[in-house]
Amino acid sequence: MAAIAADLQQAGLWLTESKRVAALTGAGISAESGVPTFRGKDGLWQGFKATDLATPQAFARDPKLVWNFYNWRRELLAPLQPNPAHKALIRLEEKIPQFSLITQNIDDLHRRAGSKNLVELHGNIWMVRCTRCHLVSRNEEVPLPELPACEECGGLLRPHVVWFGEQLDPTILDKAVAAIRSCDTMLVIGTSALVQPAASLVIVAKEQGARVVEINLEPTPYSHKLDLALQGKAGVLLPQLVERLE
Ligand code: BV8
Ligand code: ZN
Repeated sequence: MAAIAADLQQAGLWLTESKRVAALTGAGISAESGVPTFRGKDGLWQGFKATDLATPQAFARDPKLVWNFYNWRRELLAPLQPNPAHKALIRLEEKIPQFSLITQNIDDLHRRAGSKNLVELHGNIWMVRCTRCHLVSRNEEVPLPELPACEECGGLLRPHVVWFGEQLDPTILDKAVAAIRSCDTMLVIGTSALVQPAASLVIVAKEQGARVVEINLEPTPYSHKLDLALQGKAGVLLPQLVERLE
């Protein structure tokens, strides 16, 4: 326990000295809200892997199946609340002169927690996009019809998220890279750091001289390259870390 206290102390010091902080979050920050992660035991859905369903090919082949997958996630997510980890990042945003939150998650929990300077790299499960007229709108209907139609043109709607094999919105990615390029300290919270290009943001931070602190239940492929790896639950460690700035 002493080691983690010393690590929290050190991380708190770096944050106190930082003018610019960037946080990158993954599914692990929402795990304590009850959201299944991708690679954990609960990473499966009816025997399918998310990586098999969250693709343009799967949607072209069987849009009903892909919409069943997203409707299942929308129904599951609708009642869930931000947890102490999401809330600790709100306090961090208030304390740090320049704080950017970059999330890989599409669960909307950072937005619902009140995060302001938020970059959603992979989109948002409550946003839909028409495959014909490309109109993007927020839609919180639960569940959506099996093949939801655009109100404007009747075209088939799809989730406004980035699927595997699709490029991220360049404007969004540029905003994330700019925040990472200029930060003094980067926090990497609850991500297995396997999905690109999000995972490479950690290398960008290290290459520009930022201190990088990881918060995760277990080591990741990047842990050994970072300045500190705090092992434990984000909902426990993040509030303790932010307390050191109070
Ligand atoms: C692109 C939206 C380029 C959809 C998502 C090499 C080989 C094969 C493929 C590739 C490759 N390099 C790149 C690719 C392609 C692919 C990719 O990275 N594949 C991976 C699987 C290898 N990348 C892409 O396709 C990207 N696009 O590269 O385009 C391109 C170029 C030209 C032309 C065309 C294309 C697009 C990627 C975006 C995919 N969309 N989400 C949806 O959600 O439905 S990704 C999705 O999975 C999430 O958004 C997230 O990013 C990722 C899951 O990762 P994590 O968030 O890290 O979650 P995970 O479960 O893995 O880990 C949870 C962690 O939390 C664990 O470490 C655990 O220990 C920890 N944890 C758990 N509980 C807690 C905790 N930590 C703290 N506290 C706790 N309580
Ligand atoms: Zn339309």
